[in-house]
Order: sequence, then C-alpha cells, then structure tokens
Amino acid sequence: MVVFEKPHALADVPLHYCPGCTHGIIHRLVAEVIDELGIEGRTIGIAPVGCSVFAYNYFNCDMIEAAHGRAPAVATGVKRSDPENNIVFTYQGDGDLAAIGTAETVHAAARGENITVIFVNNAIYGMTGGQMAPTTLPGQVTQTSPYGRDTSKVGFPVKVCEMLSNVDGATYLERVAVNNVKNVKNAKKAIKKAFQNQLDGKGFSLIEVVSTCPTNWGLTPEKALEWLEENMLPYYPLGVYKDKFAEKEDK
Ligand SMILES: Cc1ncc(C[n+]2csc(CCOP(=O)(O)OP(=O)(O)O)c2C)c(N)n1
Ligand code: SF4
Ligand SMILES: [Mg+2]
Repeated sequence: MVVFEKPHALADVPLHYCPGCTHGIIHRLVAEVIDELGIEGRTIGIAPVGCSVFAYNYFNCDMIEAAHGRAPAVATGVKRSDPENNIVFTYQGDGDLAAIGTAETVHAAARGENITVIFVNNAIYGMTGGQMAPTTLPGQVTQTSPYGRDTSKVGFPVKVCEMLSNVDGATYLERVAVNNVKNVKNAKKAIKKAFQNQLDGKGFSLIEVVSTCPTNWGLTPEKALEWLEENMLPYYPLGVYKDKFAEKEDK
C-alpha cells in the first residue's frame, strides 16, 4: 500500500506561508528530492531574505541564513570548503535573487559554481508587503506601481533564465511552474536533475519556479493560479533554457 507521507527532509512544523502560496509546494518538492537522492546528511541549504526566510526552520538538513541576495556567495564558500561531500542549494525569491542579489547570481553562474539554485519567481516582493520586483510584469499593479508597472519609467522585467543562458559558466537552466499537477511533476523532475548535476560535478544549475503570491496579488488562491497561467506564463515561458551536457550528448 502506498501511503502519502511527509518527506523526511521536511521538518514536522507548521509553515507560516499564506493559504495558496506556492512556497509550500516547492519546499515539499525539494525535500522529496533530498529524500530520494539520500543526501539529507550532507546537504546544506542557504535561506534567503524574503517570505522563505524561515526555510532554515523547515528543512531537516543543515541550513544557513544569508544576508539579502548573498545566498549564492555563501553557497560558494560552503561548497568550496568541502566540494566532495557538501551538497549545497540556495532557495531564493525574485527580490532576493534578481534585485539585490543579481551580481551574486550572475557571477556564481559565470564561475560555474557546482551548486543548485531554487529561484521562486512570484513577480513581487512578498514579505515586505507587495512592492514591485524586477520580475513584476508590465502593467502589473503592486503597492509601488499602483497604476501598473510603467515600462517607460521603471523599465522591463528581468528574465533570469534567458539572461543566464548567455553565461558560459551556467550548466542547466529550466523554468517550471507549480500551478497544476502536470507542472508540479515536471518541476520535481527539474529540481531532481539540478541536484543530480551537482552530485555528478556538472556545475551551476538553476531552476526558476513561476509562483503565486495570492496575498499581495489580491487574489484568492484559485484565482491566483488562473492569473499565473494567463499572465505569467506567456511572459515567462516554461522550458529548458540551457542544458550544457544534453547539448554535448546531442553532438
Ligand atoms: C539589505 C536589505 N534591503 C532590503 C530588505 C527588505 N526586504 C526584505 S525581503 C525583501 C524582498 C523579498 O522579496 P522576494 O525575494 O521576491 O521574496 P518573496 O517574499 O516574494 O518570496 C526586501 C526588499 C532587507 N531585508 N535587507
Ligand atoms: S506574502 Fe505572498 S509569497 Fe509571502 S507567504 Fe504570503 S502568499 Fe506567499
Ligand atoms: Mg517574490
């Protein structure tokens, strides 16, 4: 008989996330992958600043809290201190990774650090009350763009997978979503591959998970999933943006 259980790598504590927030689903997928790869005892996660700041309470592996945006730099140090044994992942929001932490992200990729980055793109600064993020869509209403993001004044969203696909040091970049069962399954596959790449010494892997923030989008959990599908996915198409080793295998 198959019993639906909590993954061991996920701590048995209530999560603080709002109803319908996809951070919880993504936590579960990461924990399932850690279980399946049998790496909990050697995994070190780097928590961000943002709604997922308490990730250090939610995973049973070792966790370190980084200063805002600096998770890839901390991950670099942890990985390099014992590259054979340490399996290191960062878990970061779009404000953390694509605003204050852009430099750390791009340079960790450029250096080809052998780490795994989980990038949760909900197009908003969730924790601080819903301000515009670098990934906020053109026209999207936020607390700091009450008339909708005006690209003539504040520019265009940063597309992280597309941007990093031009960075030679990056190994594997995939954009996934967790808005339906099919996409959740695919997201897990991508996250697993990103950890497996690290185990195989293949270098920098980043999985961007297109996510919801029902609270700051001002939508019910159900409507937020619809909004994601109708607005986020056309702007942030899902798919593999780079897979260095697949490219090699194809040749
Ligand atoms: C140096 C510094 N600047 C600004 C902040 C305020 N701050 C905390 S979280 C956050 C944005 C978080 O947004 P995101 O990374 O998208 O995570 P989410 O909450 O949406 O999951 C900001 C600007 C801070 N904590 N430290
Ligand atoms: S504010 Fe948004 S991102 Fe933060 S927990 Fe609530 S729904 Fe999730
Ligand atoms: Mg965010």
